[in-house]
Amino acid sequence: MFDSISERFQGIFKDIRGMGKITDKNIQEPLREVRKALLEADVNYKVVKKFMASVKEKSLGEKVLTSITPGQKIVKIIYDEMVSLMDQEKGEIDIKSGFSSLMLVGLQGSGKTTTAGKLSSYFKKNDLSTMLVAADTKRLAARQQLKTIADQVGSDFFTIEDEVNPVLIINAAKETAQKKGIRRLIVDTAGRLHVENELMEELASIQKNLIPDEVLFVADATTGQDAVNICKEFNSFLTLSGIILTKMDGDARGGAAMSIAYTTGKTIKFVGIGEKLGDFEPFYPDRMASRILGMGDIVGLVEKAQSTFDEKTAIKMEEKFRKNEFDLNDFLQSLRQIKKMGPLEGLLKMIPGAANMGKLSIDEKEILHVEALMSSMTMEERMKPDVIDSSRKKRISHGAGRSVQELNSLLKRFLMMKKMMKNMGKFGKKFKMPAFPG
Ligand SMILES: Nc1nc2c(ncn2[C@@H]2O[C@H](COP(=O)(O)OP(=O)(O)OP(=O)(O)O)[C@@H](O)[C@H]2O)c(=O)[nH]1
Ligand SMILES: [Mg+2]
Repeated sequence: MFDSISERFQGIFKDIRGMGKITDKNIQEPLREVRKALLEADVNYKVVKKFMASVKEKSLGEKVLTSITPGQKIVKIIYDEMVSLMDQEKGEIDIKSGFSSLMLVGLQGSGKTTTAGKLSSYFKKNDLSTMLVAADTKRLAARQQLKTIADQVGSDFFTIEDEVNPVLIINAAKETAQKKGIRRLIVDTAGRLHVENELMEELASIQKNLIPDEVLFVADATTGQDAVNICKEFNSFLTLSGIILTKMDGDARGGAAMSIAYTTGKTIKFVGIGEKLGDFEPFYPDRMASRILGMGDIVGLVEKAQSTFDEKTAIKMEEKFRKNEFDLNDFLQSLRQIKKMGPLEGLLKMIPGAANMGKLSIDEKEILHVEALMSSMTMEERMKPDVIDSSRKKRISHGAGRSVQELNSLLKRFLMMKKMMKNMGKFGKKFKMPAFPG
């Protein structure tokens, strides 16, 4: 799903995160790339314009640029903006109340009949009995197609063969369903290649008669902006209550998903992600944004890091690195900071490409052992680890209940980190956070 756009964004985000100092000027180029990526994904240009204006306004403030992690903050701003773009007024499909009915509308081949079956299967999982109603009297094989699907789901099915008026079929279906105590009526309607008056009149009269709780527009996500425009047209004839985007598994570029809710003001309620009945899920703007941006759970990671990583401590550490004053106390403190961020394995998995970063993981037990070793040192030893000779080593490790080898490895890692920091210092202020030691 969205392979090309998410790859683009991953590249852009890598660049943004890699920028040491971000200024009003040097952020322009990456932001232009963001704009290009959105347009290439077939996002409506008006939506792109609004999106970029909002991202710029939020990113270029003093507070973001002078923070210690401006790159991450900008990535988060882009993510949040994308979520809000897709997050129109809430309105989940009611799966609790008594009898209700819904109708699916859309152009030919958009996925109405398939989606009717998927919805029925979704309701069934929520212990709701459903009746699938074939009201597409236009296409010859339409009723049979829905009947086959109903059999697969194990749902009730209703139609009147030879009846050409869908309203009559639906009225009879409603009566039968209520008699049988069925709680959900799902009406599959006819499609056309284009928006045509004849179809719109038919659908409007169904809506007027049935008064359904939901009128869901089924849109083929691979058609991008066309889907958005057609949705607007349908909405001018009918009162749509929401959207279902289908074929998100195909070569959908993301444009429809990103623009349709914002442009039409209608909520995307479900997405179809394959041809099978189970390839269907409720729509969550935050998850969709993560998928489009190829972020894995990076947002969760950034939020977690921001809430636990004390900025003041981080700035102090950075100073120490630069002045080469970093001692074992600071080493322990940075380990503790990292530990506060939660189970490290989980954290590392959230970072895209973490596998390529070499030994970054810190065993939580290791931190406990380091803490034990350090607490058995004198203040002088912690500040000037050089004084730790072999007899001191024996004393420290004995006091901590750890081995001399472990103490050696701690000292070695500390020296390595110190050296690394010193080198980084030479490259100027590129280094922004007391990174993960190890
Ligand atoms: N890959 C994929 N294919 C889908 C999805 N939803 C529907 N399809 C396929 O799209 C084609 C058309 O689906 P239908 O459900 O028949 O579409 P329709 O809107 O009922 O079409 P008409 O009845 O002709 O108006 C079928 O081959 C479906 O298998 C989806 O989410 N992913
Ligand atoms: Mg159909």
